[in-house]
Amino acid sequence: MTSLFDPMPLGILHLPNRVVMAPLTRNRAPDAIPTALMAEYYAQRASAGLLITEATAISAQGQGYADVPGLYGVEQLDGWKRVTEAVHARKGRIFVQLWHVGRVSHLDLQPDGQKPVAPSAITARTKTYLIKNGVGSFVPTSEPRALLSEELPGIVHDYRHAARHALSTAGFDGVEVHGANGYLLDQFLKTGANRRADDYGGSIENRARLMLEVMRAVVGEVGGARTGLRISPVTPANDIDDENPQALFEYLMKQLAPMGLAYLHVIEGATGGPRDIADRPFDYRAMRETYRAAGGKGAWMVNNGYDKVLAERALAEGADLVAFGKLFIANPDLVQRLRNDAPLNPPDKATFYGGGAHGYTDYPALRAA
Ligand code: 8OZ
Repeated sequence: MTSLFDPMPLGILHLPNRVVMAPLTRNRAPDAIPTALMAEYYAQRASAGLLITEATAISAQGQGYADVPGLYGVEQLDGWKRVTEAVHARKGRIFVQLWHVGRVSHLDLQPDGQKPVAPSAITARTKTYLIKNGVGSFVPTSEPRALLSEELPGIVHDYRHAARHALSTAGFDGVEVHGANGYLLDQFLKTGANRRADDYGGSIENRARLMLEVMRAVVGEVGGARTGLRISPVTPANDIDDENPQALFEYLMKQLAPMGLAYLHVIEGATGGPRDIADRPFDYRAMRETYRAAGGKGAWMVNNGYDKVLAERALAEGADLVAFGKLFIANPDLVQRLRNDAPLNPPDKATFYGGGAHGYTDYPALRAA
């Protein structure tokens, strides 16, 4: 039976185990530039089968929170280069998560204080995070404006451009497109946020169009073997919902299958919360079977609230990789701890977002035996 500690090929990479570090927003990149402390944090976790970075903005317009990193400026790319070098020096593998927040943003975070952009001018009933005079606070997101259809090729271009520089300039091993958690691509997908009357709204085919254009562009740039996609079919995160997610995601599976992706990364249930949501049922196995039946190869990565027992059960039931979030915040050597059934450090919520080394790089590893 497959164990979490069995190796597996991933695209052109060889993963020494199936324990993946999930993307985790930590708000420690002032001016959107990755720091030396971030390099240390990721390098500490390099024994993961794969590291996926925190969500990283592909453009200034794609920014939605204070002190999250970007991937569109020279200093940002240089900062990430130091991160990838530190991870590779420890023999790790690292993908960067490509992010456009869409409407989950604030006037204060947008270029020239403009409105955030979205499929439709519907405000998300959610909060974002601002830092003013050194003090962080959660504030309601601003009212967005609907993107013109003429603007969409520019957004696809921004993803393509970010993917190219992620590999060629910043030295990442691959990219994960953030298609989850109520951000731009998820907003286009789902009826709760998309009321468009053009080719990008209405039918499932139309709502999926932007995500598929982005995926084809990114795969065209860096290759399917270096590309993953994260989805969250039923999460309510950031005020998102869809009237028929099963049909929507099965359509997506059939379209994604021929792209030769390295992996699909599926958040099961409510992001960071319950895996089962009473009024949002979803059949994940059926979605995977649709993907495989359509010829979809690559790894099936699962995420949300996994521990070792649940993870090994998921592998026995057909998953290939398991992404751990909060456990990786608190345990830099999570792979070794899971392998040895060693005690786990508990994560400290108070230091998840913002701050410095405390609650970031100061969680202890087990002492070498
Ligand atoms: C927590 C806080 C801010 C952003 C996501 C990128 O949910 C995030 C995020 C999580 O995908």
